[in-house]
Amino acid sequence: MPRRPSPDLETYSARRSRLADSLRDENAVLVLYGGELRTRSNDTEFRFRPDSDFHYMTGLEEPGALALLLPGAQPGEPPRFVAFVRPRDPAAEVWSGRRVGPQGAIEQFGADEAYAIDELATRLPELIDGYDTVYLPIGRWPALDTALATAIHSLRRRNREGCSPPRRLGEVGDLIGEDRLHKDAAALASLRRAIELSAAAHIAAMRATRAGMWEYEIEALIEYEFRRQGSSGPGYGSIVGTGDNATILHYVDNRDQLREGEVLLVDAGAEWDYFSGDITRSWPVSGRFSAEQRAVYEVVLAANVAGIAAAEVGGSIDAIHETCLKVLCEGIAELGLIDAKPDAILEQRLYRRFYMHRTSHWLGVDVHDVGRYTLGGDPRPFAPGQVLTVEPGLYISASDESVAEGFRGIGVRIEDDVLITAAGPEVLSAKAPKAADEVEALVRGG
Ligand SMILES: [Mn+2]
Repeated sequence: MPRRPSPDLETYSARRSRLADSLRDENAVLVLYGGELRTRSNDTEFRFRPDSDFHYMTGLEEPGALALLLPGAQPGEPPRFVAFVRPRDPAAEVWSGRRVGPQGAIEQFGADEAYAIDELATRLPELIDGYDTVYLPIGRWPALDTALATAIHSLRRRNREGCSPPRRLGEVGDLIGEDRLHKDAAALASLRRAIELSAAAHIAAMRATRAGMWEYEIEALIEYEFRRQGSSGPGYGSIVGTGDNATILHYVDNRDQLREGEVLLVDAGAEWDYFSGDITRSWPVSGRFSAEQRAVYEVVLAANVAGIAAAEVGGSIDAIHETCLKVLCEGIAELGLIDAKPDAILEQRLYRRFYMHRTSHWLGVDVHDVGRYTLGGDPRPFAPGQVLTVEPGLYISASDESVAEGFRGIGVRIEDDVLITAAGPEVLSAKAPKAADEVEALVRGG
């Protein structure tokens, strides 16, 4: 496995062809922007991560790069790919790193033409001249909005020379989102690798867990596992919450001490070639669940398993949610967390005290990935090649005096990543153990 994935030109070119085909009769041009370095503080910057759509379509991963895709007339024909990148500059590269340069954009990334980004203002008007519509990420990059508006303005002024400025703008993200939702072979390979690394890190964290450690130690260990195997790091801020912290859904402080008798919740996923894994596991700090903790765990696990079984072609994210809710409500009643019948807990939505989020989201380049959740107002039926999470949980606050004391301060979520296939759900995160006994054994066995 290479430490750094090399650009697979055919994959990116095929993606650009599909994108062009999706608007073949529209006389439209597409503009994508890779984004800028962001300031962390004073004169230091965050490590650059390219815009998801931009990288998905080009493979380029430099700040300040722009791509124009100009569809041709023939179906299946790849659009003309014009890249604008930072020019090579040996003196600047000594300070801030290597640049691909226009020549490199052509040779390494398959651009048909490439120019220095400082030529954008002079070249953009002629490139978009005569197209009816420009698709771009509207409002995402103020500099891009301005560059485009300026180019259109200049074409309008040259109307008498026969210039014909575009009349419409469209959101390019909607088009790319539909393609990203259906994983091609390269996307699936990257996603499998991201999830494999995520599972390995969860196992390492279970093995290392001991009372007295700190949440940030577990976080560091998980992210070390990611990086050690060549991942660029976590695909989102790792959540490492022990005891009552696990009942805070997006807890990212990660600075408490792990105490005997608590359940530790870890929601962390590695990024591989800009695809993200997303796994949550919950385990006892001491290696043994209390009776109440195990009872809560088993309810969440049953919901997770039932939800995954519903991840079939023709099913939907809404149907998975309903399936999980049913199991959770039965469990809530059985454990006596709410003194009511399961049907009443479901219908009156009383479960929201312990389960306040949805069960699934698309997974891909972004952890909460793009792609529409409804079609014509109805839940979108699953099709092969889509990847989603199934992540039921129960969160009982330490200050909830309405439940028996043993249940207070327990947060459990069990999250898997699932590929929809014609043969049924494939659990991509299956290597991360989730049976209560297995999880306990890993913590105890080291
Ligand atoms: Mn998730």
